[in-house]
Parts: sequence; C-alpha cells; structure tokens
Amino acid sequence: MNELKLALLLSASAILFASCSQSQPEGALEAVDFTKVEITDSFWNPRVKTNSEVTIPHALNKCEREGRIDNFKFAAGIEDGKWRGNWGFDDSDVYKVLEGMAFTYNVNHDEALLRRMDEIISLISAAQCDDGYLYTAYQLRARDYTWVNCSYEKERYDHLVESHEFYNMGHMYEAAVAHYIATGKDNFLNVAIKSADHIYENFGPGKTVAIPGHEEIEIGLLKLARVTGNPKYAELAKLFMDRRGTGILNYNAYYQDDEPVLQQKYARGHAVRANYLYTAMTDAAILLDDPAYAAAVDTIWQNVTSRKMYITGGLGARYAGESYGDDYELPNASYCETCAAIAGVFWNQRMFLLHGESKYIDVLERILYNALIAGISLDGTYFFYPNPMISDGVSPFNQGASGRSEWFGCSCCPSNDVRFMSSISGYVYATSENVVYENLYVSNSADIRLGDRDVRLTQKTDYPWDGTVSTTIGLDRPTSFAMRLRLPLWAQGRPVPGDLYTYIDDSAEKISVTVNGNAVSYDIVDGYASVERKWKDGDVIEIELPMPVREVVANGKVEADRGYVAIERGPIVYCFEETDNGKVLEPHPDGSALGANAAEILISRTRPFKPSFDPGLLGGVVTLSDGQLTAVPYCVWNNRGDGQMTVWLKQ
Ligand code: FUB
Ligand code: ZN
Repeated sequence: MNELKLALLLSASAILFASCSQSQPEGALEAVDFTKVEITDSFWNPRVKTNSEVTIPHALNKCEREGRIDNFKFAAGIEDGKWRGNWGFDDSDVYKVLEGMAFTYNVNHDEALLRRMDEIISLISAAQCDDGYLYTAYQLRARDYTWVNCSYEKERYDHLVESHEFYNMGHMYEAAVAHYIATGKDNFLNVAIKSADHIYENFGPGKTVAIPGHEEIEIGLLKLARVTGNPKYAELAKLFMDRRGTGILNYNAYYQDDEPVLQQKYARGHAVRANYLYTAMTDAAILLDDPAYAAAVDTIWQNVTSRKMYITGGLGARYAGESYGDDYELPNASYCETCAAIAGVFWNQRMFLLHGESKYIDVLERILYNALIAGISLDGTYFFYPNPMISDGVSPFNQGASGRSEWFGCSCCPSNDVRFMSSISGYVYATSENVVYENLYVSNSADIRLGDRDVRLTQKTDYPWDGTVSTTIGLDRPTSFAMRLRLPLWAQGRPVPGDLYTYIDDSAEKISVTVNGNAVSYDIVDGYASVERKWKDGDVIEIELPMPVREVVANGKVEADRGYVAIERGPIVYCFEETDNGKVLEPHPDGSALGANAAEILISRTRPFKPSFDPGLLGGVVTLSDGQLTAVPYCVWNNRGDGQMTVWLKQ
C-alpha cells in the first residue's frame, strides 16, 4: 500500500464515527454514527438509560474506591501515595468508563458529566511522562510494595507479554477518540497522540521489534489514524499484527503468535485477545484496502461461526486460558467471557462494513441479544464475567460467585459493558453511496446523510418481541435510493450462516414487505430485501418477520449437545430457570451439576411452546410456556436470585 493511497483512504473512511469523515469512496460502507440515531423503544432505551444513570456512576465509584483514579493523581505527583489495585492494567477500566461517559455525553449533553470527564482527563494528562509513557503501576513502582497479582518485571516495556502497557494505551486511544468526537475538545486526544507518537518512536519501523501480549492497541491506533488522518498510526497497528507468528512470544497460540496472522485459518488462544485481533485485522482490511487481511479474517470468521460459537453467540469455550476450544468443542459449562462477546460485536460490525452482507449482522445480533447483554443485570449494577449455558446455582462459576457480582478484581467486563451499552445506537443503520441499510430493528429516529441528501427515518416496532417493523421516510424532496431491510436468517428457517445449528422445523414463510400499505416485490441483495425507488416524504416501508417458536439442534459433532434441544423465538434464545420450573438439572455423577450437560426436563414436541408477553416480568419479556414449563430469555437470567438454569433440554 503506498502512502498516498493510505492517506486518501484514511480521510475517507470511518467506523462508528461517520461524522469524522470528509467524503466517502464510491460504494464504501459506513455505519451511521451513534449520535445520529435516537433510540426510543422499550427494550434498549431502558438499558441505555440505566447505563448512563446507574452503571456509569457505579463503575466510577468502584474506580474511585479501589484507587484507580488516585493512581493517576499519585503518578502525576499531585498527591503522595502508593499505587493501589489488583492488576497493572487497572488504568484501562478508567479509560473504558471515560469512553462510555463520552458516548453518553453526546446523547444527554450533561455539563456535570463533561466536567467530571475533564477532571479525570486532567489527572491522566498530568500523569503522562514527558516522553509520552503512561502506565501508573510502573510509574509508581507498584511491585515494590503492593502489586498483588504482579508476576511482571518492573521497568517499562520489560515484560510486554503480560504487562498490558499497550492494552491500556489501546483503551486510552479509543476513549480519547470518543471524547474528541463527543465534545470537540482535544485535551484527551492530545494525550493519546503523545502516547502513540512515543510508541511509534520506540516500536515503529526500524525500532525495537516487540508486540503486546494482549491485543487492543491495534484497534485504538486504527481509530487514531482515522480521526487524525495520520497514516503512521495505521502503519504501527499493521506492524504489530504482522509481527505476530515470528516467535516474539515464543510461537504461543494463547497469544495468537503461533503463526503469522495472514496464515491463521482458525480461532485460537485467549478469546478476548483473539477477537480484538480479528477486529483490528478487519478494520485494517477496510482502511488499508488490503485483500490479504480480508481473506484471512474471512477464513477465521468461517471457522468461528461454523465450529466455535455458542447458540447464544458466546465465544470462547474454555475456562482454562479463557480461550477458544477446538472445533466443535462447546461444553455447556462454557466460559463465553462478556468481553469476548463485546469484541465479537465489534468484529462482526467491521465484517459487515468490509463486505456489506447481512450474515455478519445476523451473527452480531445473536451475540448482542443473548451472550452480550446477559452479562449485565437489569438494574445495571451486577455482572457476569463468564456466560455459561448451564448453572447449578451453587458452583462459583462467576469468578468465585454462583450468581452475578458487583465488580471483579479484574473488572474488564463491567467497564466494557459501560462503554458498549452507551454506543448501541451506532449499530442500527449503515449507508453506502445510494443505499440505506436497516441492520437492527429497534424503534428510533435517525438523521442520515446520504451523499448530498438528508434522509430522516422513524422506525416503529416492538422488536425483539414482535417482527413487524415500519419505517417512515422523511425527505425534503423526492429522492431515489435503495432501502435495504435485513432479512434475518432466523426468519428464513436458519439460526446461523453455517451448519453449526439448525431448526428442527426449518420451514419459512415468505417475508412480506409493503410500501404505504401495498405489497411490493423486492430484490434480495446480500441478504437484504432491497426496495429501490424514488421515495417521497412520508412514505412508509414495512416488513413483517414471522416469529414462530423454533426448536434448535446443534451439529452432531458438538458432543455436549447431542440429544438436546434449545428454544428460540426471533433473535432471542431462551433458557429454563429454577425460579419458574424447580430444579432443572440432573445431578452429575461427581455430585455437581455444573459441568454436566444433562437436564432432567423432557421437552414434549406434542405440547408446543406458546409465547406470551408479560409486561411485569424482568422488565417486560415474552415468555414461552407449554403449560408445564416456562422459558425466559437467556439475556435476563439470574435477575431473580441464584438458581439452576439450562439453555439445552434433553429431547
Ligand atoms: O487481561 C485483560 C483482560 O482480563 C482479558 O481481556 C480478560 O480475559 C481478562 O483476563
Ligand atoms: Zn472481561
């Protein structure tokens, strides 16, 4: 890639931050920025509100009480004090919470929130060394006295394999970019630039050949490249990725270092690390217009979605090493870290932007509505780190707890929830030259720039409980373009793109689309119902997605699920909790139910499950009942106390 081409691409592309881009290369896909979409529904809106009103203050409070903010103060020399915390990468929680605050500020323009961000940013800025280095644990020589989990050395960059110095910086860059976009202020962005310049000078071309043990900085660098237009940050991100598999980390698969990334054909190692890497590789494929990167992520994506993904979209089978398992290794006592789910959404969003096909959003949706939001309680203050398919209600699967926890010693997941939940509106729409993609169905109103035209969309739906979605189009003058409405695979008789899961009854009704009440024929383009016409102000396009209750079976190669069935409706995967059904698991021969795959409930195919909306239950959900058994959405399990739970039932 020559520098000029890279610079041109840099100035013309955007992910999540469409408002930053100046122009759009012909046909390039852009996500409609989260600031342009106001969510108005009763599923996501309460969650986003809880995030801003409850979870952000909760996480900030935890960061304050556990010394994470003071550590910046001490490193800056503003006050005397010793580093306090659990892990050297504790700084990253502050960055992630700041990122969530920035996204939230863009929605509510709360001056107090802006001031609080500025206070923390001024500490971060003061803590940064003159040369750009920033990592409070080393700056405060934490290991000399308190660093409980420290197996690291003590000088900067002397143990990059585990210190997470670059991981911290990646989160800082993401937060700084979000803050810049949200506020227009460059106080945080300048800290990020100073750090990235410092890392480039020390580890860039011709300098020390090192890589981080935990990917993340690559994502941040690519965002920095976009927002500053400076190609050297993309160059550094690519360098860090291309150095993998050259033995720097002893060819260790845990760190995705056993092969060069372009030769990797399957997901391996620590799942969050892996998914952050694949996110960055996909972003680099887009930004640098690099077909080799695109081919590599296509192959890995195929492996993950057809062999390594849970029915909930959860990623990462093993507790050991928090890692991906082998092909079809999907035990129900699954790890499925919340961070891995969030990273899975990041990755699939970029896969969609790379290829424009709906199957990536299908996978994104499965992760989003199931594995990801299961990680946070409805009240916004309790969290899961792993997200298993089964729980015996007593085994301490959640970092020592048998249910949700308020925070963790390593609190990567709660702080990731904070930043993710405030950015959900950025996943609803995308555009290309003459096309609007409706990717997620959620009541909202959106202002979309399509070329030189403004398009206002107002979506109304009770999704995910009901499949009717109507979108009113607002225009200043009649305009020709294509509306592409995603045809979810689940509405076409298929749960996933590959054959990892199938519906027992895979029949599918025709999906109807109307314009102003009249049925229209549509083309199917890349998995979307595409209706191209000259739209006029007030036109209403409506899609009706049938939502029968579906029974799902896993591919016979998934040993854990042989003879078992799971239940879905629309994008929602269901589970059976003890609260509704009494004990749902057979005891394991060794006395514990967790780890067993057995569930004693026998599902009767002659008594089909019927949906009914219960407004008073779990924030308002559709439950499924066959008269004897009641299933609730997996995403809201363990909101009524600890107890047994299973997704899979014996057939
Ligand atoms: O190492 C940083 C984070 O902590 C990882 O991404 C998580 O898996 C947890 O181990
Ligand atoms: Zn995590």
